[in-house]
Amino acid sequence: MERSLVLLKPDCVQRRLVGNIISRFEEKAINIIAMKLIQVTPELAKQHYAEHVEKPFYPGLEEFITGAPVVAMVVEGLEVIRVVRDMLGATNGLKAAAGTIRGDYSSSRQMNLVHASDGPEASQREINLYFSPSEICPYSPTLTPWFKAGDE
Ligand code: FUP
Repeated sequence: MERSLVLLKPDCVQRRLVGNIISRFEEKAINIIAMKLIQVTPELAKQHYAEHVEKPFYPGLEEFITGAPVVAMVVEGLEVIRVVRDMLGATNGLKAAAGTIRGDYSSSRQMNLVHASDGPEASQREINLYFSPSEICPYSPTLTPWFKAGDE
């Protein structure tokens, strides 16, 4: 089992796409084990995007990510880091394949609706940035036997 930090970004909240995007994860049988609406501060933005802080696009990225609330989630599942990244599609909505979340709903490189961790180290670091251990509620869905075989 893996975990990933997923953020429904300010454009997702402002465009009323939160329910729609959460439904896509639920329909894929991905387990949401933590979720909250929060306002990202400039300090948190700099921690989250530490690798981009010195890049020319960072000031605009910070203005965007702090411009309205985000929905932060921890999701859990088999290979969930890759599976969610595949569901999002390419970073730039103009290049993301049709059928992916960004391919279906985003026409922007910056306003690409959803963030998801890109590997196990990022996942651990980002989950710790957004959630305390007591906010994470792991559970086994009762439908699990209908989501996958016992040996998967
Ligand atoms: P991703 O891993 O898909 O979230 O993308 P990156 O880590 O490469 O970029 C982080 C965020 O910066 C992306 F959501 C989009 C944004 N970005 C810009 O706004 N401008 C750029 O030139 C590149 C990335």
